[in-house]
Amino acid sequence: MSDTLNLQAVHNLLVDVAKQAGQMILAANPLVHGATSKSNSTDLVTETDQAVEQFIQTTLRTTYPDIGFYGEETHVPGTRLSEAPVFVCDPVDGTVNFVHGFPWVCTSLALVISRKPVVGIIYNPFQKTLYSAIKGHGSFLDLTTKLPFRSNPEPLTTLQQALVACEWGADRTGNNFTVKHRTFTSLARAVEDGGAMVHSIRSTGSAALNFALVACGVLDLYWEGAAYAWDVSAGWLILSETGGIVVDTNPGNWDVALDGRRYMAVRGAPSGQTELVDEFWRHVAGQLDYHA
Ligand code: LIP
Repeated sequence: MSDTLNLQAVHNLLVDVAKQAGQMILAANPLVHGATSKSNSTDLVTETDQAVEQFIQTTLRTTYPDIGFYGEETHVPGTRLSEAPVFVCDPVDGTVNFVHGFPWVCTSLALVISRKPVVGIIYNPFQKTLYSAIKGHGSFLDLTTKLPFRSNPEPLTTLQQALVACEWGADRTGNNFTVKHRTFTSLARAVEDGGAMVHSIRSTGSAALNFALVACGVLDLYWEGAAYAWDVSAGWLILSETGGIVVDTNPGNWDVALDGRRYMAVRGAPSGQTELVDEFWRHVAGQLDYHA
């Protein structure tokens, strides 16, 4: 079936569905106190997350009844992506932002075949920005602006000239939290004190939008453990189509699975990607313990 799929038609449907999902998101009026906690008080889900995912699944199934669905709000914990074609969906990525009205929220949709994304759509309804890609056909902002923004991106040279994205995520205890905050500190600390002295650290609160911003070339790297395939599948393709790469958060692993839950995204550049990854890994303060 995957050989006969018209990826442009899939792309066009995902764009339409993402924009309709965006209307549902804008029409909602979430309250901080109305959100439900999942693993803890920072890991939120709202009725909108669930309603949007239900809309997306129903709509996609109508046109593509034989393609599977893997969504944040309906997936069975512990299930992994199979080789079969599947739609991977985060209905509302940045749910904490959503309940606070902080406009870094998006719907992330991807078609994944043999565990590789082949169509990716990320739509932020608050900023009316659409990031999209079809495998082998480039990445675009709003369907017209080719990514990255700079047709001749600067080389990556040193973390001292890098703008990086990291996220606190939901885990705030134990080894994972310790590794995270020690890594953040080392990235920010002055070189003379053993740090990387990055230009700064940004946190949008959305893994998908972090990937999109790395693809645009306005972030140099994004480092996060604990995200899931639905957070990153669309962004992974959008980044890859710009020459960007995705490696492990943990030092030494260059080959990560789409549902591996540990990701470092690196922007496309004529040179310096591997050197910058090695430099970044020297500041990772241990091993993040996230697995598919
Ligand atoms: C969010 C991710 C973000 C992470 C948050 C949360 P959600 O996804 O996009 O990178 O730091 O903890 O997991 O839950 O808003 O779809």
